[in-house]
Amino acid sequence: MTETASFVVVANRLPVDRVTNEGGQTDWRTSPGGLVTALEPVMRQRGGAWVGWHGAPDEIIDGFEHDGYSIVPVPLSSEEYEEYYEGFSNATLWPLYHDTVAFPEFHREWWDSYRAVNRRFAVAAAEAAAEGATVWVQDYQLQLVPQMLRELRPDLKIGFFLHIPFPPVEIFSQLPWRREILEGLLGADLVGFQVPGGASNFLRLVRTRTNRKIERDTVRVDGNHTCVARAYPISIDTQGFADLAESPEVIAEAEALREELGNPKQILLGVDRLDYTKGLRQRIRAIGELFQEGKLDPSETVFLQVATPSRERVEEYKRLRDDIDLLVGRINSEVGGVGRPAIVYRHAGYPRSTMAAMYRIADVMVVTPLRDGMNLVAKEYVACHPSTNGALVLSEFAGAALELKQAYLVNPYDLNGMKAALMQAATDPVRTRQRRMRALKKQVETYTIDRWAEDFLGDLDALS
Ligand code: GDG
Repeated sequence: MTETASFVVVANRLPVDRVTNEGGQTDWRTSPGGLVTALEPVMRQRGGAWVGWHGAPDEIIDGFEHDGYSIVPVPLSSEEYEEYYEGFSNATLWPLYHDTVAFPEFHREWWDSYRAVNRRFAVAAAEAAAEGATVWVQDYQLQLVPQMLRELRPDLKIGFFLHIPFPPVEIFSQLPWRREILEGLLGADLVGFQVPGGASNFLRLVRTRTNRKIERDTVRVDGNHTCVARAYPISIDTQGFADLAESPEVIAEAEALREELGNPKQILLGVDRLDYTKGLRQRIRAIGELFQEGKLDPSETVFLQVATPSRERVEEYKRLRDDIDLLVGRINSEVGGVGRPAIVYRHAGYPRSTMAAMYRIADVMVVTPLRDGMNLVAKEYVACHPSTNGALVLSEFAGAALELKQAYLVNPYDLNGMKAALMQAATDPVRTRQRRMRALKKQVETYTIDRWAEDFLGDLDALS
């Protein structure tokens, strides 16, 4: 690459997917997703580059221009994919940062691979960045990049955003490489978290494990470098979702879907990546009991649960998939609807338009993670549901609960409490549901993903 960029995003994945066009040639298409939508305008405006893996192991490809900015592919070998990505990122850090809801595994060779891959990303970013550029590193797969990059390029302004929770000191301290990760993050000028609790956990960790001076949200890292820790709750392209949900195609698809479900009086919906942090076992048990006890009538109510396939080669995810299959099968064999099961379970991914169609017809949206950085599904539902007559049941352990206070908040570990909240959401008078939904809509309309990016980058620019 010859030209350098004044704004560089570094993320595990590139914002493009490879597609084969009609002539049989390879092409790249922007992957759907809020982060890309929010950052693309900034990339075009400032002259940007996006550094990331293109998704196929053992393949080296050249950088290219896409939609007005540069794509900088970083290669990964199959072994690195297993050790850095499936291993250290998703079987060590992911469970550790989510309150150890599954046991984190610690393997020294996974760590070596994580460090080597982080270095490769840092070198690629250092090469892509112009003098004095702003570099924004994303998420838990790349926590060593800020420090590595600062060593290579002290002239850069470096931001880091963590999309998942940052755990309390006691949990983080299990990590054999806690010091290295901490120093890695401290390489940034600004570290962003989803909620204030993440920032304060981080600052407490710095206080406990290093003897650096901290003033309010600012750590004096060394002579001339400080690192600020703050919360920037991520959001969605609210208008984009609302427009999609109002399009004639989505409205038609929503009606077809309702028909397919047997025109039930009431639809409960869950949409999650199939992940043990999302609380699926507890949620399905709670709703199953409501059907078994006759509080929900399977001839009137259907619970549609979509679980998008995710990290399928990681052991814990295989187990979860089997557990959910069994649980749903058992409940459906005990309580039957008219010509269809009480729980319609789909282990599949869908286009965004189908997601919007589902959100449209859901009377009660059930989002009950055991721990979640933010949870965008909750916000997408609020943006897409057409009338103000829906209801959102939301775990208090999702970052989104701090903003979506008018949701029916639940503790997903408390099955009886969750059952009571579900029934309340399903049976509250229309006026109550409307009042709550209006407040929720106002929140997601005010604080969008554009605001999130502006707030973060505005603060980063303002730091000396
Ligand atoms: C991490 C943090 C944080 C899901 N299935 C399909 C599909 N999706 C889309 C949803 C939503 C996204 O994926 C899931 O986002 P969440 O926020 O719910 O959860 P994570 O994937 O765990 O994301 C989380 C987030 O990062 C952002 O910072 O909020 O806490 O864990 O946008 O719509 N999209 C399509 N088909 C599917 O089948 N098209």
